[in-house]
Amino acid sequence: MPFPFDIAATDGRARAGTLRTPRGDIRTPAFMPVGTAATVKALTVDQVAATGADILLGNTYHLMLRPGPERMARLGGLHRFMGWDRPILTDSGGFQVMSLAGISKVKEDAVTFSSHIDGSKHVLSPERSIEIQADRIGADIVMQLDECVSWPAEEPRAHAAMELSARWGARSKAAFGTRETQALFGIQQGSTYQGLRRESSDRLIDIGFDGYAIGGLAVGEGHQAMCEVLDYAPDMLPADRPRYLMGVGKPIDLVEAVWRGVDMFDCVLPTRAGRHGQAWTWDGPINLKNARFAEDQDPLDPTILCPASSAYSKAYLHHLIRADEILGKTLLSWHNIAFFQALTAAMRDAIAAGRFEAFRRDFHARHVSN
Ligand code: PRF
Repeated sequence: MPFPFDIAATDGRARAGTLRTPRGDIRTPAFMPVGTAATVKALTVDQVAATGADILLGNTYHLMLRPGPERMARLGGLHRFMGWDRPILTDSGGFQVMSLAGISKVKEDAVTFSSHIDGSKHVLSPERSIEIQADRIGADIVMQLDECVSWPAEEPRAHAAMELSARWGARSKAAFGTRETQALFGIQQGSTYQGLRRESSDRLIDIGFDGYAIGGLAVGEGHQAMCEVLDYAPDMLPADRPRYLMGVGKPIDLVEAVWRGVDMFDCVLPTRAGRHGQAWTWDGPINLKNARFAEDQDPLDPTILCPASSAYSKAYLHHLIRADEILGKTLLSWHNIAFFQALTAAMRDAIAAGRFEAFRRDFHARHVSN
């Protein structure tokens, strides 16, 4: 039995719903903070929970290298290890191998790569990725292993990667079997080619997954080209299952993707930007290093309940970032996660009220990207 996914409201192509898991409900549209190495960088799990996040993302690639899958299992799995008892989704590892590992080689059976930490050699097959995610880490939502091509990609190259991903999807499903308390998501590939996205979706639907991700975007094509793919890609996936856009994105990307029917997101942006002094607001991003904040006594956003957003002045945050104090990174990461949760909550409310078009217009009018 897959996790129930109740779509409470739709507004155009946008959907607001709840994905029900044994570890708790995930309200969609949902933003998943990234907890790559068993930590959302610079934050405690209590701080993350206080932002309203329902689910975290973990990475098979990092956790298999350190602390290692078998040690993770002996320690009771990732939830107990990091002290987070709500849902966790893990990425399958292939994408991180491409972006982080040393020399890597993709073959039909598996991907072979050398660790970015110590150069040691590792093999990751679809079956091993499922075993690590489902049985060692204990993820609630498990992703199939896939191959994501960088952008731009010639069509034959994108076609081959899409077909390999589909075969790996079938092997992932066979290895996962059917489970009561965990879900498996397939990943659509096909770069910016509509025909390939269609073929990918058809093959994934044939295999049958509990949810469907859109992979292979936000890899350099830019906002406009990504939106053009999202004009058709989400509609190719089953309307009654969650749709997850992997590794996306900026607030404006989230608004445009929800407008086109996407339900779930993850991105390092709020935490990474926070560590570099950048705060996201309804008016766009600002950098607290900037001298114009040196005597600004207002908080980042008094309407967001998170202390980092409402209980500290921009002048204080400016000082912490200028002085390279650890607390500055913590507070800005915390605020940014809280802002992304406020954004998804506002989208859920707008969809439920049937005013998502006005929400999107107002968001664009206010939001200055720089
Ligand atoms: N596949 C997987 N993880 C991912 C991606 C993908 O295509 C992306 C692309 N933006 C981010 N993370 N498995």
